[in-house]
Amino acid sequence: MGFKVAVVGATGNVGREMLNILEERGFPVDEVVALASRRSLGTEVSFGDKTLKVKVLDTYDFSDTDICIMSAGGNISKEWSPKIGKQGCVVIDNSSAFRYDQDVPLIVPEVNPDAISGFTKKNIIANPNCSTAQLVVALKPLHDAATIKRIVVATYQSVSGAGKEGMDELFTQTRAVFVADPVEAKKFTKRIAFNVIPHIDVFMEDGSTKEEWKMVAETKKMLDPKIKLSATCVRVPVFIGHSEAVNIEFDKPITADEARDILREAPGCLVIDKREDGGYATPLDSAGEDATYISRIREDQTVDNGLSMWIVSDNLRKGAALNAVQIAELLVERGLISPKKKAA
Ligand code: 11C
Repeated sequence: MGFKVAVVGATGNVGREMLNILEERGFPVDEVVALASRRSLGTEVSFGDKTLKVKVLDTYDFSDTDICIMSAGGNISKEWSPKIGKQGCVVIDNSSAFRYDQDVPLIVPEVNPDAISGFTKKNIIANPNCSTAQLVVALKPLHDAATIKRIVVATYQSVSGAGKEGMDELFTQTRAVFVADPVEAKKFTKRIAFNVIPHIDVFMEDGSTKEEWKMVAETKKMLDPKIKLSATCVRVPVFIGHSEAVNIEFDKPITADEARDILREAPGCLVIDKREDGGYATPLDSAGEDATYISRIREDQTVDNGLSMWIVSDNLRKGAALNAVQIAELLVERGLISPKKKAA
């Protein structure tokens, strides 16, 4: 007997990827339901070799659904996740709406799987922001070996982080530049084609952006509240795959060779680190893949116990859909959920 799983936001970039990953990984489903807003009624999405007709979230009854994976944005989550959770359906929420709620666990299964047991308070489990997910996958095994004191990170985030509209804008603007048409910026604040924009999400009072704030708050919640983190988040004209240049200060020495050996054994990590032309991972290499790639691992002689590295991952997969499905798998592995519909 399998589970009844609903995917909310099923027509979006991440929602479609969630359906692909549920199927690819053979998650034990009896039924998958694709949900979206009324606007998407009539749209069809694929689940393996099946075609699912999208149903409307507003009128859907969750009482016999076991797991709901939400990826329809913060406002929909704020309204719906608590209501769905109250109907006894476990919500895995990909928005930022509940990540900082102390009654909601924020989970990356390779990093803090034990925290998942706290989900019963609200029946909601939060999925982290894409830029934090890949960062903590790489940092956790290093933090276990030598405590991390401080991190300075600059991100290079792909346009798919801003949804399908972000991808369309990069495509349209690139084309417009080539054919000498006027270039219009709608989704992003400035032209993204052949440019980079040091601004993701809204500005905070201290001059940082919400994306940068999220990296701080989520790393503290999942990895260690004592870690200090300074982030600069930048949008780049790449379709899929977020990259991060990371500088880490540890409380004791750790060599680049030691870090490489630790990361080679670490779950979810793939070290590609040859000190030669092309001996490192790029976002293009990560697109469509599950791993968090780590390259350019080197000692930083300008600080005590410092290492620098380059971390790349598919933001739609480990940064969103894959992590959400891994959370669902963790619930099943730990016996924290069983199907509501029992075999006849
Ligand atoms: C971006 N990281 O690249 C964002 C997208 O809090 O889940 C995901 C936002 C979030 O624009």
